[in-house]
Amino acid sequence: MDTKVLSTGVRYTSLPQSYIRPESERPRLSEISDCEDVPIIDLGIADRSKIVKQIGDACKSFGFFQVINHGVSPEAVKKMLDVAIEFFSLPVEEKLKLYSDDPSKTVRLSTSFNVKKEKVHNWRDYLRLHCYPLDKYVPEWPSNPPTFKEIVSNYCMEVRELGYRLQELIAESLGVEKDSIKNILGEQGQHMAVNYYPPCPEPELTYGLPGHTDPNALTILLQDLHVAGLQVLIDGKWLAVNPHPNAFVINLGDQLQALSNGIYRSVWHRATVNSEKPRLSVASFLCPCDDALISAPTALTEDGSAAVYRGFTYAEYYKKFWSRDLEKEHCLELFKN
Ligand SMILES: O=C(O)CCC(=O)C(=O)O
Repeated sequence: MDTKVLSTGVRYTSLPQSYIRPESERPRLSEISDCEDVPIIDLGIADRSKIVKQIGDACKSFGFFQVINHGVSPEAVKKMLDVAIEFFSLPVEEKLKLYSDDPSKTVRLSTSFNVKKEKVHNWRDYLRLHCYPLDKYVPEWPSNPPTFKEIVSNYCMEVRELGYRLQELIAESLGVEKDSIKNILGEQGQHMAVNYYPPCPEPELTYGLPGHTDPNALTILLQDLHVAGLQVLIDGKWLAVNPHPNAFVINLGDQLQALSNGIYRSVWHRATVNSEKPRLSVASFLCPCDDALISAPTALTEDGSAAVYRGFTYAEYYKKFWSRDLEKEHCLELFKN
């Protein structure tokens, strides 16, 4: 590969060797069926207890769900997608000004997942941004496209509100005080990954992102409406989550699995690629503050069920997560009592 990123505008005719997965790890695309019963939860209905129940059921059995009537304006969503496409369409020299393979950087364009550590690369470029507090980070963000900062800041604020609302509903669904999750997570960080998956010459041999769980608390994913690629692992089978108009996909991250004492799941998910069209997704991650002590509320352990995980700080967890290869065992396994 002679450039550091894939989004150069050049179409590859064969997959470079460093992206080819061993036979046993390939996505087997022809065997994937659609996830027919993805919970689609309408946050706009008046019956809060119904929403709480639906969320609790989805978190228990799937670890993910979709939301509609979520309060993020269609205009903010459209502008976010448009500016993301505009960014990845910039000349490669312009984008490379932001290139870094150092995961600790607060703004960076990168590729694959963790290029310095991984053995096989993934067919993805991504722009990773720290987003909270906005006044601290926005000055570092790309100034090309010129509208980027304004559009993305506005999107981040709206998505953060949705994230808080969901955390309250999730707490209620666990039978604990509505603010209890937010209180444990402290002043939450917010990160964004704008993922761009170029058309891939041999999608059967590689991934955009291999199976992983998210290390944070909650992920709010905006999927490309026109190109599918997200898959989740349910009962040992990978299923496609096709884009739903005006919906966000919500994944519980590892921290909510830990806080729920393992009652809720942080779902394994992955992104596959296709040979025809580029695909875009925008993942917004709400992350506990570094010194948040992650340990299940006593209400979830006082009935005699032992705490499944030892207490840890988010900083400790995050360091461990990034020191591993993405698709290894669930990182939470390393924190079990
Ligand atoms: O592109 C997708 O659908 C998934 C993205 C994702 O899992 C991530 O950014 O962590």
